[in-house]
This record gives sequence, C-alpha cells and structure tokens, in this order.
Amino acid sequence: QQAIKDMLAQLGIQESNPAYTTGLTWGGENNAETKAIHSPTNGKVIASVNMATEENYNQVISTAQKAFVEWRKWPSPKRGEVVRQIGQKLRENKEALGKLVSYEMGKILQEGLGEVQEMIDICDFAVGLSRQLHGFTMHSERPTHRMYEQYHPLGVVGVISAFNFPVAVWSWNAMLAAVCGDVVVWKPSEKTPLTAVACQRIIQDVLKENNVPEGVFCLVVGDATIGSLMAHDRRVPIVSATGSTRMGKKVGEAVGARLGKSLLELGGNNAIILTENADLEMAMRAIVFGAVGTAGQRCTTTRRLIIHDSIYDEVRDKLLKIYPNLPIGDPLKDGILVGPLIDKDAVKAFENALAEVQKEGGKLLTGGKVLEGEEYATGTYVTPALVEAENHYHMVQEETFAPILYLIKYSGTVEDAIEIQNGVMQGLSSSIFSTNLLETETFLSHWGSDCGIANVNIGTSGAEIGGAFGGEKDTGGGRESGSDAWKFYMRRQTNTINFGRELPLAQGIKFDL
Ligand code: UN1
Repeated sequence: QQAIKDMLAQLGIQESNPAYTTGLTWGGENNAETKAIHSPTNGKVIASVNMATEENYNQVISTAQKAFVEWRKWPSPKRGEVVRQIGQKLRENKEALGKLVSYEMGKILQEGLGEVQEMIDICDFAVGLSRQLHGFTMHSERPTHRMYEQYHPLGVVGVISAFNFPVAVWSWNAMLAAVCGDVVVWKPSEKTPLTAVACQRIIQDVLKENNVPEGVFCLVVGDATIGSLMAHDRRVPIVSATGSTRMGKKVGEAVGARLGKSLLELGGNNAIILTENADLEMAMRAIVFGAVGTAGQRCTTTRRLIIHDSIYDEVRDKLLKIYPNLPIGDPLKDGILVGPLIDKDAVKAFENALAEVQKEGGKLLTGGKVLEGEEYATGTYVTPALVEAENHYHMVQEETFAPILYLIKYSGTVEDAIEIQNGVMQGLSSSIFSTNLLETETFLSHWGSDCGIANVNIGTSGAEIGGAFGGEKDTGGGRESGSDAWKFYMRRQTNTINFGRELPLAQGIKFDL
C-alpha cells in the first residue's frame, strides 16, 4: 500500500483530480459529476475524477484551436525537441507510470512497463521523424517548371483511446501528431482516466519550460457523450479511435458524414496457425502469452488456434498442462502472469461467451471459472479458458475481450488453414508457426493472410512501434505508429513552380489571348 501511495504521489494523482486540462494548466470550473476510479486488482478507490461537461469540451477545443495557430509555425525539429524531452520524462517516470497502468487497468507490471516503453519508443521515433516529413519531387512536363509535394499540419486531432492500452495508444497518436504540427485532444477511456491524468502531469513541466502554447496536448475526461461530440465536431479534422467495432462504426459514420478523417483501430479476432512443420516448443510461449497476456484484453490477443490435425492432440495436451498452472492474481506481484479483467461486465461477457459457445457445440476443456476467496474478492479474476470449437460458431466469429482460446482443427494444406484464419469479419493480427518456407511464404503472399499484421514464428500480440499498426475489414483500416502512418496526420499539397518567363499550359493547351 505504501508503494502505491508513493507511486501516486510521484505522478501527482490526488484524491480528486480536475476533470480536464488544456495543455499547460489544469482546467477551470467544473460543475459536472465526479467519478471514483476503482482498481480492478483490489476494488479500492484510487482517486476520483471530475467528468467534463459539453461546455468544458468546447473550451478545450477552442484552446486547442488557438494553440494550433502558433504551434504549426514551429519548425518541425523544434517540435521534435519537445517530444524528445517528453520521452526523457517518461523514462524518469517509467516505473511509477507502469505501476499505475498495472494498478488502474489490471495488466501485470511487466506489461505495464512494456506499455510505457512503447511510449518512450514512439517518442524516439517521432524525434527522428521530425527531420524527415518527406514528400516526393516530380519532373514537370513543362520547361523551367518544377513540381514537388509537401506535408502540412492539419489541425486538432481527437484521440479516443481504450482502457486496455490506456497510455500507449495516446502516445502513438499524440507524438506523431505533435511533430506534424497538429494539436491533440485526448479522451481516454472513462475506465482508466487516471493514467491519462498522470501523463498530463508528467509532460506538464516540459511544455512549460519550452513555452509550448497552451492547448497543444489537451485532455478531456468524459464518457461516450464527449466522444460523440468529438466525432461530430467539424473543428476536429481527424479523429483517431481505438476500441470496439461497434464504437468505431459510430465514430466512422459521424466523422465520414462531415468528410473528416477517421483513423480506426478496432476489434481483432487473431489466429495462430500451427502447421505440421511448427516448432511447438517455440510456439507454446507465443500462444500462451498471446491468449492470456493482459488477461485476453489486447486487440491483438490470440483468440483462435488453427491446428493441423496431425499435431492437434499433442498441442491440446501441452496446453492442458500449462493452463491449469497459470499464476493468476494481483498483477503487481512478482511471478503473476494473469491479472483481473477490467470489471464485472467483462466477467459477464466472458461467462456468457463460454455458455453460448457450448450451446453451439463447443467443448470447454479447462478454465472458465470466476475465482473466489480473499485474494479474488473483486470478482474480476477468471481462469483462462480453452475451448474446442469450429470457426463458423457465432461466438468464435465475435471478439470477446477475455482470455478464451478456441482450438480449431484443420486438415489439408496451409491454404486450408489460411481460409479458416481469414474466415472472420476482423482483420487485425495473424501468425503462422512453421519452419517450411513454402508454407510461410504462402501465408505472407497476396492470397495469404488478409490481416494488417502477419507474423512468422512469433505470436499475434506485442507488435513493435516501428511498423504501421492496424488492420482490415471490421478492424477499421487505420494505421498508427511507425512506418509512414504520420502521413495521415497531415495534409498533402502539390506545388508547381514556374521559374521561366513563359506561361506554357499543361497538356499542351493553346490559349492565346
Ligand atoms: C491494443 O490492444 O489496442 O501489439 C494495442 C500489441 C501492442 C499494442 C496493442 N503493441 O499487442
């Protein structure tokens, strides 16, 4: 308890936190309700936040708009320098922030620290990027003409993030947007707002010391009504939303109706294929980390295991040895691998999925229980479930945000396995375990995996920030983080320059006055 108190003090989390902040300073008056945030690990109140009203939201957006007018004039490497210092502050606070992520969200400390590491990494990436916002140059068809393209800042970027990665997803968006010259208004999940408040506290001094205009990094703590305001708001040209497909469709529709840009990173239904050429020793760690890591609450969680029939029994038996012995408990304790689900609604969804899939013919092999006893008094700890199932089952087609791994048998070639893997509505992450080049290359080919992420001999979760992150179909099509994902946060401009004394028209058109 003392360690938790120290951590909260270091991060500036008090009993009652202001509802919203606009960049440098805490926000003003707030008449809205206060929400107490409970830790899913022990049910205790960590602190309370004031929820923003519509009026608060409007204040924040106008502050952000004003900040943009200034911020866009800063040279990008200067903006990068601010991001470099933010990365440094995150390094200094990695332990404390990682702990708070773990305490507020319920993932194990190692994963909490890993999440903060992703933030540090994206800062480094964004600093480099700040000197490289490259456009192409082209040859003009006209003499003494030059053509090139450049990327300019777009404006206010709305970031709607989910509880499961309460801080990293913001940083992927915010750090890129910042070097691109945009300003960011962040609406974190109302289940995990304290980590967001902590981030704002961590970066505050850097912003002040560098005279960053107030409103470049804004935070609005609120519920879905704030998200909806943002989605409909023409002052917000880009909305980046992470969460369920249901939420993403609403955001996408609202943003699309006003021809804004939405970057959607939604549900996954990720599979690992195990062919008869899989190295099973290697595969087991990837499968178990993928399926039970973050208690099955990553969008990249391994939900389906597609196993060749020749090795099916062996794989099932290996998993049946591991699953009942998984250390489940307080995620801040050493040696624990599975923490709690975020809340009781998530537990209900877990139980409901298991009941439904069994009605459809699925066979529960192990797990599926809600743990009881003093250590598990919150009712949010469950034993990860293994279920024999078929791909077409309704529940298998759905993303249940909980540790349920469906074992699916295939016979025939790798193409049969790929057909099953692609046979869902979602398209985020996928992997194959095989030491056979013909199989792995088929999996990666244009008739292979249809997902945004396709891995060979590693699992579905734990992507590095250097690659573009996101997926196809119901996953929403957005790409965040590395590679050239930054382009989404900017507007592209094509420039043609005449450095001669004639005015030739393109396409050879004659137009003599
Ligand atoms: C998410 O669950 O929304 O690849 C993001 C991973 C992490 C990010 C997951 N780097 O599992």
